[in-house]
Amino acid sequence: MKEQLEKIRQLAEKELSECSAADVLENLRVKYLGKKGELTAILKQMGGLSAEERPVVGQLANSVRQTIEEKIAERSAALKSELAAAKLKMETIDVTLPGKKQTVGKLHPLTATLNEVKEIFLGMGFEVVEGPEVETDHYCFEALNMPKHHPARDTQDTFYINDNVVLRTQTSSVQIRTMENKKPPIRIISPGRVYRSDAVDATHSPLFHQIEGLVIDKGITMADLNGTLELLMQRLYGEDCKIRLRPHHFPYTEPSAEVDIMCFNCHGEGCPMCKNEGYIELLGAGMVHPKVLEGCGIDPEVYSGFAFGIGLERITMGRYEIKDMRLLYENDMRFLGQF
Ligand code: 2NM
Repeated sequence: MKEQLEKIRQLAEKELSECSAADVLENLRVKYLGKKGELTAILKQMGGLSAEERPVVGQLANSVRQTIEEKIAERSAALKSELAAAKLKMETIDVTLPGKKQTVGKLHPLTATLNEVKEIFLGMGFEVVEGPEVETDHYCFEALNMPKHHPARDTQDTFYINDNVVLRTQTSSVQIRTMENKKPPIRIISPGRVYRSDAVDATHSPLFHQIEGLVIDKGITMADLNGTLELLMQRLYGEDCKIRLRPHHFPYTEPSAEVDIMCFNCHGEGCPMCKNEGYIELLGAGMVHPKVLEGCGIDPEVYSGFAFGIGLERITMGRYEIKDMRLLYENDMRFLGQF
């Protein structure tokens, strides 16, 4: 038994000194000191020893246990400091190396322009309202005084989900929803994505963005429309910016107008930028048609209002002098980084 104990001590010392991982160390601890370990197995046999031998073997067994425990504690401490040293080495930072440049993101020109337009209208007491991009025929056409087979539908051909469901061609659908659900006074703008079945070129895209505005109250006139749009354009294009209303036709407004701004390049003289017109067409507007009001449950004898629709791309391109709309969608950082 004494020989066995000495053997265990030797083997344990050898194995422990070779041990280089915490889980291996734990396995060794169980192997030697555990309930089913080798040392315990020997102690269990001590009952068969004589009275003289028992204390001697007992003492030896205790001494072996102590040796193994000390060795384990020693290895454990060594492993821990090795691990800490390795970690420190891995995390060493060379502060003399050149730094990595952090690129700071910025807003897309469309987002920046939209944010500014929102701020301008919020300042005039408007609310921002959004609505679904997938619309029914009713909200997209019917309620805007464009019954089936109306010729104006041709100029706004869109993408059909089915006969009755389309991708909206303008955010007027949001204005209709608002008028159906809310009593005047109404002062809203509705920005968002709109869709047309157009081929892509420098000024067209099947997906673009619109900001529409709507004001309904007692005694609203074309003068309110003119003043609101003039203020918007002066904030966006500078205080000396002038606008001009030209007669036009939309089925949902009467009278209707197209709104131009005086060319900021030549101030009305005529130049290549405005194609010698002196003015640049920017948006459509008008007084909401009585039939549209009536359809939404608003009495046109009591209330009147104006509406307008602006292409976000168009005003953005005007402000930043971007000549090709496609540049706004290509996400080329060399281009976007300039604004
Ligand atoms: C435009 C031009 C003119 C417009 C009309 C309405 C509604 F719903 F009140 F009838 N919302 N927006 C409108 C009027 C839109 O876009 C070029």
